[in-house]
Amino acid sequence: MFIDKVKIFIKAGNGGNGSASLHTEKYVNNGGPDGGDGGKGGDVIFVATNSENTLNAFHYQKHFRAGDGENGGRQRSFGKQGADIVIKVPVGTLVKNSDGEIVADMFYDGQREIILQGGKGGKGNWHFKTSRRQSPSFAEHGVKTREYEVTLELKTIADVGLVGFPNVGKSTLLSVVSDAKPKIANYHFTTLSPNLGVVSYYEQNFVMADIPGLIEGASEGAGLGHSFLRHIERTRLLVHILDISGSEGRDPVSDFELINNEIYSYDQNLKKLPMIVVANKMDMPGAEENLDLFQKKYGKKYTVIPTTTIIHEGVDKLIATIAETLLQLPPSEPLTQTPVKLQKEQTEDFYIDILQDNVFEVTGGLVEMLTRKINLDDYDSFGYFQKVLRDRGVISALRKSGAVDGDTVIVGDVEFEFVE
Ligand SMILES: Nc1nc2c(ncn2[C@@H]2O[C@H](COP(=O)(O)OP(=O)(O)OP(=O)(O)O)[C@@H](O)[C@H]2O)c(=O)[nH]1
Ligand SMILES: [Mg+2]
Repeated sequence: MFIDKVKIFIKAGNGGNGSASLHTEKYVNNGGPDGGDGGKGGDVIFVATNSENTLNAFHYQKHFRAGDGENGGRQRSFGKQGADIVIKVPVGTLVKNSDGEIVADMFYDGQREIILQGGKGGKGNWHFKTSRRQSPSFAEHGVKTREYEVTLELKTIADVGLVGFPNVGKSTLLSVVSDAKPKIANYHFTTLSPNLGVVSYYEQNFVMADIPGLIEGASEGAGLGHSFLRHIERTRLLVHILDISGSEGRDPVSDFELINNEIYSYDQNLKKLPMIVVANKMDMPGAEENLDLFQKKYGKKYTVIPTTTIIHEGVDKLIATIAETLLQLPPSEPLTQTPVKLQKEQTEDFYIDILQDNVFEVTGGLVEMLTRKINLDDYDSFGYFQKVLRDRGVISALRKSGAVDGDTVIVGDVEFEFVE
């Protein structure tokens, strides 16, 4: 199993409700409001790690919820904050929203992103005490959060992408030059998912990824399909291996063109990646002649390095060439586009619609925030609600839209008479 794309569900914690407690004590009447604030809900946090290189863990767990904040209590006691939830993803994971927009690019080991913020706790009733309202019997509700669906997409961050037709010796090369121990066998599709290996050359280290399954039609889904091609996107250099002997009765020149064609039809931008060619299986009959033919056609355009990987021949020169080429190339960078926020909620905006003569409706983020946070059955609470409408400019906007005393105003589920 190798999972490099998966849908998961995440939810930040709800804010705890504020308390509407009124202070009571022996011999003291009407001790005043003493309801504490609700605690904030926990955040959903993503952390990038080098110690994972697949998204397999998300096959088993798809739902992630941070803890809810506790409700406020009497004697102004604060509700406890909800616990954050930390989700570890491999370096190179993109987090996307359900519209496919990028929410985070988890690029660096240890990178930490708060993807969802916990709901704010509601204020306790003592916040709402005024000279005219000595004992407010209402408190704010905590902000309730909703669940979001996100897609995790792993684009391996390797310096070098190893490409080539099946059975040409990609895994053999990786096993010879790096610490990786991939399976090697004399048949097609031995390697079923990308393998990574770290290659050391003097002081320099680089990561090489064996990208399996490239055949004719791969960019349209043939064989293992194009899904692994996404692991090439972030490499800095491609190393294209050929079975230069054409031992399977194939023509190395046309294989080379065919594989390039698949790569570039997956993504035109990959044409910008430099490519080094490895002419492997030089020990086999026909290799020398084919190498000449290949050099005649492509020798000027590409650096071609002959190898017999099974006996490590030519491999040192190849590694030196790769290492030197990498030094000339810019380091890979995280995506430059600005990530979008998952919680796009606006709590300031509102819109006024004239439903009919003398009937106005107010909608928008402000209204949703208000009606969620306030218990409107309560008279005091309703007064507060109207005050917020006034403070945020809703009342004057209604007036500008033509509302006069006695008109009906609908805000969320509430209907009231407009009074200046
Ligand atoms: N004669 C010869 N055989 C080689 C050489 N390099 C690899 N092989 C053999 O070629 C076969 C395929 O090698 P792999 O490394 O598994 O090839 P691959 O490109 O990873 O193949 P897939 O994973 O199926 O795409 C194995 O039997 C290797 O032993 C070489 O330089 N000379
Ligand atoms: Mg292989």
